[in-house]
Amino acid sequence: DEQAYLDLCKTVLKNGAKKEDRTNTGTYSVFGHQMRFDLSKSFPLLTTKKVPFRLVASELLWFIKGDTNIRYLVKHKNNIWNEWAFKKWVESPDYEGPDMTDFGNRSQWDPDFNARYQEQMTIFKEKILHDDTFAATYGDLGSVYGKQWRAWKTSKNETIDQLKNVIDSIRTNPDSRRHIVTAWNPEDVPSNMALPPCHTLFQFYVADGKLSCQLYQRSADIFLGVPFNIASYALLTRLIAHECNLNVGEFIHTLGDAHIYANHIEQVNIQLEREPRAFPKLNLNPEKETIFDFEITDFEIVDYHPHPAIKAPIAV
Ligand code: THF
Repeated sequence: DEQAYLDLCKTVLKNGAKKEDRTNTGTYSVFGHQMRFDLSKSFPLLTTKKVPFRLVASELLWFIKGDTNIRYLVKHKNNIWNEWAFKKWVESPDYEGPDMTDFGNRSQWDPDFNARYQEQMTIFKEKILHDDTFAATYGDLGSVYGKQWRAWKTSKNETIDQLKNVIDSIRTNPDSRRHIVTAWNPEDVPSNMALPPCHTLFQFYVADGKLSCQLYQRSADIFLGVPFNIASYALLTRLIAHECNLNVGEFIHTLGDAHIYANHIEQVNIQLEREPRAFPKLNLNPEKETIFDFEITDFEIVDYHPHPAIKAPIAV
């Protein structure tokens, strides 16, 4: 239950090594940690802060569609991937606005800069929504999850639909130990993607008519990312179980570098003072047969009574 997440936070605060990182924010970090969530009776959406399920769901549907362009997300008022695409634009020769070097950090301590940044971000989002050529160039994040899940490029220039294949293998050979989808493509990692995948590999497992999923996540932003990641893979497991006529078992979340950013410590402490409540339930539209037909309106979260949201800056 939720205690598994709160224990992770406590462990990292207590034992985490201070570690510098790519984003120059600074982190407290442990290496190797595992959490288990029972999916059979409730849905693991954290209650010690409000987690916006709508954003989790639209991001997952975007992956499932095989889409790698943020236009879909921005249309659905989901802005969680904007910074990565924005970075590509402001570092390109097409960009003519004020200097945006290191915008992730500077927007946090320089209010004048932040005003200029917000202005450019607003312009960026407008162009993504209304300018097709611009969106095609700067909205695309490259070989991120959607691409690797649905259209992995082989050396023979064919594509592999890993998601479809894994559903087929669960249906036809549930006992298999090869129900794997990998997003980590060593050929693409250095240059072809905005951000190498944090969710490196996941595996499904069927026993007693129940589908379980384990994710290996190489890098885990405990305060902002992990609550999303838990809900996202729990939702994916529910969807695949639905399509395969299985019940759901567990989601097992295995973390590599599990870190709390230095500028999230205060927020984590606030969260740890709160009493966890019962997880909500998730209802799926029973009329949808395949995961590829689901839309955001086919999900219903019920009995969700979280503590208030806690704001925190994202490291870019
Ligand atoms: N980068 C970093 N630093 N951490 C991550 O977790 C992360 N992701 C994805 C890509 N890059 C990452 C993006 N996932 C939020 C949540 C998940 C994200 C990005 C941002 C976030 O800011 N959530 C807010 C609400 C935001 C809103 O309401 O718009 C929150 O309070 O939960 C790893 O998956």
